Amino acid sequence: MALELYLDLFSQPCRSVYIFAKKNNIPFDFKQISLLEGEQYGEDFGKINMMRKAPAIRDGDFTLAESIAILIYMVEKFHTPDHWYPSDLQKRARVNEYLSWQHTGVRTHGSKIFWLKLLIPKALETEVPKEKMDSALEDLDGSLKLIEEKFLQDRPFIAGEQISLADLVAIVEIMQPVGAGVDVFAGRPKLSAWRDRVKVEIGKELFEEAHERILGAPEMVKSLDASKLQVFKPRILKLFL
Ligand SMILES: N[C@@H](CCC(=O)N[C@@H](CS)C(=O)NCC(=O)O)C(=O)O
Repeated sequence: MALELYLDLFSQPCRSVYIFAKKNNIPFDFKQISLLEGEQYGEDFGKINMMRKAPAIRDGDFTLAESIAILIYMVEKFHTPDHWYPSDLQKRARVNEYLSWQHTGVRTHGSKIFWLKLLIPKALETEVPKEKMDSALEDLDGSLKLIEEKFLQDRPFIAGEQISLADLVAIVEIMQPVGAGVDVFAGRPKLSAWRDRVKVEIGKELFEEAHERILGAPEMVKSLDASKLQVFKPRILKLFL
């Protein structure tokens, strides 16, 4: 039985898992979980991931959540090329360093922009106060500076000369605010050049296919039935406002 990947390409960690599996010719069945439709709260998905988050996978009787754990599972099970998760002690440590930092270091800020710009105005039928948006943009700016100055420095990729899981996980997160209409690459030649290298390594076609859904988000959200987002309202109020 092929690996089952439960994904919604709207989601950053789902895109990293998808791109990695496709790029490495890992056979899988794509199981669509429509997060904005609330499918993660259904009974069937609860059996795959009781935390109700995508991505998740099933491999026979074995289920696994958390994108980083899933990526490493695929690296180990399918013996993917070494550069993705280098066996060299210090290169791997460099990848682990980024993977450990990124959850709160950049993911939180990029996601917040996406919610503030697109989903919250739709769900609450009101614009988000400017100070909220400015403060979120400032946090994201700080994270992007760290990616350039600490994680990349003068290297082509985070772990050195070749692309690794760290770059893959980074690009999908950085593309989330882009999907909300914020051009995070403007005025950042170093980050833009890195993005271009990552795109070439992933393959332009695969990169674009994986990001098609998120880059179409503004149009998609316009036509979305706002009542579908009501399930997220308590969390929106607690987390963002
Ligand atoms: N740390 C998790 C994050 C998973 C996560 O937050 N997924 C979001 C989409 S990006 C989700 O499924 N949200 C649905 C919900 O919270 O209802 C990972 O890396 O896989």
